[in-house]
Amino acid sequence: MATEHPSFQLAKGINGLDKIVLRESRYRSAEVYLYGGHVTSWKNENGEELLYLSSKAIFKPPKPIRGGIPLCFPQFSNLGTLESHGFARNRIWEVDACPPPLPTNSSSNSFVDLILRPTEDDLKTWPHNFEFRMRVDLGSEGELTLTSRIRNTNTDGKPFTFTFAYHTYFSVSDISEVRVEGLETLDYLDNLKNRERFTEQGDAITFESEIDKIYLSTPTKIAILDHEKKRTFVVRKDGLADAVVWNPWDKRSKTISDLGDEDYKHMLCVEAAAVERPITLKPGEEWKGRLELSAVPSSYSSGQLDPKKVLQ
Ligand code: TA6
Repeated sequence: MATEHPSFQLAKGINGLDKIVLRESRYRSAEVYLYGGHVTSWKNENGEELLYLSSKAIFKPPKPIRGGIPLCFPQFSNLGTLESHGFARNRIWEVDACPPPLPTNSSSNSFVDLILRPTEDDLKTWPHNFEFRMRVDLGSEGELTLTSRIRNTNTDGKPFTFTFAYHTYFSVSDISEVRVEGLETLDYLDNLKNRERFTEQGDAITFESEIDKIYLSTPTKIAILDHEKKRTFVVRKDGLADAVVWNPWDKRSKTISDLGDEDYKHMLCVEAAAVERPITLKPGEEWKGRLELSAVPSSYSSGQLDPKKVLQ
């Protein structure tokens, strides 16, 4: 049974978990599970899925959902004492009935506001009161925008510090045919080499083996070109300086139980993140991090990227 709200539908998803369905036209849609505040689906005007979701994804707390857009908060990866990627991705979020207004230039009618507050148990491992609000908005051109607002609501006068990522899994036709533009010549920390710092060489990034890099101080726009699909994903981000690029390739995939052995060929994580410089908020302060995803035909030339390159 689905419940209609003015801007979304509340329905039951896998294993009876609550999910929000956003619909913009007959086929354009997005789905967000309250479990994790986790976007699991984003479809274009032809009903094609644009996000990778593992066929082995386990929709059962406390295992985070493999694929879609997991939220890494208050800790990215193992950069702290918490469980890897923090706890936001395996908590049950709520619909935020009356969020503070959000300035928006979108005329979208299809959106939902979610909120996460810490449980008593969370406060034992991370002793900070916060409100994490997230709006998921499916725009009239099919673009998907996630706007996170995190507020320090501590009453003990203490600031807190966190790292963050939208751990987006894009669906690609063949990873060997994909290139990423916008990160060339930047410095990165290589997770496969003890986070040593290197500078990216050469042209756009292409893929032929495992990659796990944190690109630092990246531009606000990154393009992922899928030649076979003739599709370009454009990632626009605000408030998130870094960008993580991850593909586990064949060997590591076999060590990840909820990922099919061959699935690495059809996924690529490009994650808008705040990692190198963690965010600190004093009581009453709020941080905002915005991610906008669009999928366009590959003839599109990405303005801010190298203008000489007309994307094919
Ligand atoms: O963002 C890249 C990364 O931190 C990798 O190091 C890899 O482990 C991946 O995330 C997946 O993490 P997960 O905890 O979801 O298995």
